[in-house]
Amino acid sequence: MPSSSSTISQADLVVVANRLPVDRTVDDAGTTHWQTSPGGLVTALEPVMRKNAGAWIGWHGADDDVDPFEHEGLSLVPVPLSVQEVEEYYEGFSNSTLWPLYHDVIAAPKFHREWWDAYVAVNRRFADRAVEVAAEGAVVWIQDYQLQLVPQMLREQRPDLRIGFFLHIPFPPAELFNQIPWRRQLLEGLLGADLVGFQLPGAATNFVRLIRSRVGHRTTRNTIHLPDGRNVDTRAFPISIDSAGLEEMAREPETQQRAREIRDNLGNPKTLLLGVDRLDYTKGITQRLRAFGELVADGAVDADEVMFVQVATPSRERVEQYRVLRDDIDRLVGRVNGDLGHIGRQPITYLHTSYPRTEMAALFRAADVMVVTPLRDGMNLVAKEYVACKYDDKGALVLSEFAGASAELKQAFHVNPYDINGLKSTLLAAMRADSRDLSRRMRAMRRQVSEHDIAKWASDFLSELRRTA
Ligand code: ADQ
Repeated sequence: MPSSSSTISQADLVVVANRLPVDRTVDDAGTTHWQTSPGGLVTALEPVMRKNAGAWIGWHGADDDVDPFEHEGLSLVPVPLSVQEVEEYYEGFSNSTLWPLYHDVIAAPKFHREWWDAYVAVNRRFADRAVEVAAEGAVVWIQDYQLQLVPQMLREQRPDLRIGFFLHIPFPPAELFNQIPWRRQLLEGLLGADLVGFQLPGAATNFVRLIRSRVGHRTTRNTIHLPDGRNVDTRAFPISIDSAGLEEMAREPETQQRAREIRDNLGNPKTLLLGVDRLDYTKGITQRLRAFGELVADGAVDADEVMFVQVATPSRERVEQYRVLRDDIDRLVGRVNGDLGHIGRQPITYLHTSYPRTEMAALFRAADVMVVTPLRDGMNLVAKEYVACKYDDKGALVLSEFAGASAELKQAFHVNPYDINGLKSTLLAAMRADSRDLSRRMRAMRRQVSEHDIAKWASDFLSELRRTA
């Protein structure tokens, strides 16, 4: 049981994110348990949070009021959301308006005024919690597209705070952003921060340009000068992973044993291709499976020697576009396997499930070619995770040029996922590359990922935020 009290002591560092980093379960005896949900952000922030008496504000996954509590040394402050708010603020405005719009309008964004109203109301609830929890002069770090109004709402009540905001997804150019009926409010919301961080420099440029054209503030390079004399800085902070921790897991004898088992269970293919994603239309899953299916159909690859394993975590299943995508992929996999497989051999193994970290590490160890082909992605951590696990410098990474990670992982086999022929030839090139070429590429990428890990990301952001004070 967590120790719980409604009067949590005030914190010098406050993280505000849509979700708390824990999941609640209730056992047969009716006792509540909280389990840390493994995620990059918790790993990154845990050490800093402990050192700074930090608190984390987020939704706990339900609509009941839960008092703040301590869990494994972290102070957690739950925010309730009603069923209707989940529909309108989360599935609606966050994931059916902002998500598709910020990802190049791959799916059509929907605009509903009641969703916007719910977005404002929920952002206010998060901001109000932060007002209560933050100590005098504290640093508050707000995360992601669900909470873009929180910086300004917070500053209005607490001008003493240092406020940072980080956007995990792309920030679109004006041509797309301007579709949003509430564009001005979103921009003003973000301007409440002292530092607005993005994955890539291009996103910061998009933001600064929009501020100049829409809001009319003066800007110099990456700084926005507000009429009241305050400055807002913007910069790229490419997010990363716990590289050393993951490599350590990959080196465990059990992980290696499990990687061998995976290959055995698949009938020991000569080449194993792997895709791992949240089931999302931004990830280009259809494109990559279609390209692979064509390679098998053309006879360019032999289905007895080459296999594709696609793992897709169930995601946002109550949103219509995600249900349609799931059906599309089911159909595509069925067609490829039905047309091109034979008894005991299917070209694609498709797993619609989520796995523990150790199983993911084993899959990365087992794969010869990692296929990461998003149509647009803020960063894409899977690409970095694969690289971190390949400590023997073996394996090839096929990486979309539309993933933020492609700016750092320059030695990957880069590809435009919209170009199916290009995708086919790049998959072949990765499968056929000689081992010296592969190890040269992998070594360089591994250096990048180990020198720029998640701890560095967090400390870069926080020191920049404190520096701009
Ligand atoms: P996501 O869109 O969720 O993140 P990504 O960066 O790839 O995308 O992170 C997914 C995480 O989930 C990875 O750590 C991966 O290992 C894990 N995962 C995926 N499938 C899994 C499965 N089947 N089982 C278990 N774990 C699985 C958003 C943005 C990204 C940005 C991140 C972080 O869309 O662009 O990189 O935030 O900022």
